[in-house]
Amino acid sequence: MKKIGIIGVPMDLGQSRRGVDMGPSAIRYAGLVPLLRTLKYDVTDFGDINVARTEEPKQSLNGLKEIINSSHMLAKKIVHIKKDGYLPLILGGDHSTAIGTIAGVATENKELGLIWYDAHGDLNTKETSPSGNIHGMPLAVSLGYGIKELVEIGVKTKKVSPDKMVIIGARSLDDGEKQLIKQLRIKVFTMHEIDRLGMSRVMEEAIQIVQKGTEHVHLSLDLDALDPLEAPGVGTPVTGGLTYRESHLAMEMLAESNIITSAEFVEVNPILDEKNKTAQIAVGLIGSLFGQKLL
Ligand code: Z70
Ligand code: MN
Ligand code: MN
Ligand code: MN
Repeated sequence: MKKIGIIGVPMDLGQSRRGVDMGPSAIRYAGLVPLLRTLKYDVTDFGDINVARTEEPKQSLNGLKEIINSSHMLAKKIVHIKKDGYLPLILGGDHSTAIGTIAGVATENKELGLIWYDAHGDLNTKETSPSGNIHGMPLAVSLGYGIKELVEIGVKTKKVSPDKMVIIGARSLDDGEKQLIKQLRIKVFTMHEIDRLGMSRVMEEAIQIVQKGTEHVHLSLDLDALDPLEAPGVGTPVTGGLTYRESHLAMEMLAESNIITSAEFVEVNPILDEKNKTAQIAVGLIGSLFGQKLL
């Protein structure tokens, strides 16, 4: 039986709206573990990373120290459960949690494929960020750009190569992010490509790119990739997003491809949600990712 190990990261210091720290609880309450068990997985919930709490008002790069600490703890925990044969499934928390997740799943000698499913690029550095929010920086950090203490977490500084990753669902990119995308030739399927090609073809192309020459593929899914009409419980809603149906199709195609070796679902904010709807969507998507079928 395949083993899945769940780790929660109750982190909301990477951005300015409170409440996303309750995301892991909301996703658990929406029935994650029982669903994965009906799909015949051996599931262990390892609980939450102990994120330092602070009620201090936010300034630029506020939370940096806490994010560095919790990212180290998360990366260590992931390395440990991977050794014990678990597929790591991380529940956020804001997207700054991806810094620790990717540091934990990236290994010294094997290249990591990466799917970044998000309305945003999260490719800012301290210099390009318009907000100073660290949840807008994790992809840049994983590519080796940005704050030194974050880039240096884990076994190597550059966890992902630009040619082994894709961004899906982007529709809000800052100038510095656009520049980095061009400079590194990152493949971005914006909403334009998704509308033109359809999600089916986008996923076929994405799977080709991320699995080339790799045995490890990580999915980082920010719930704000979905349209806020369907998934309202996120801190940074951006109109014109991916539908529930497109997102399920994407997860089902990943399940068929059998390439995913780790995943994270982030940015669920129960305070902004409607009756835990967004957490329920997250659980449904996780179900499809792990093989739940309609028939
Ligand atoms: C903006 C910034 C962001 C997530 C919003 C927004 C970044 N580009 N990331 N929501 N997950 O502040 O850097
Ligand atoms: Mn152990
Ligand atoms: Mn994000
Ligand atoms: Mn986002």
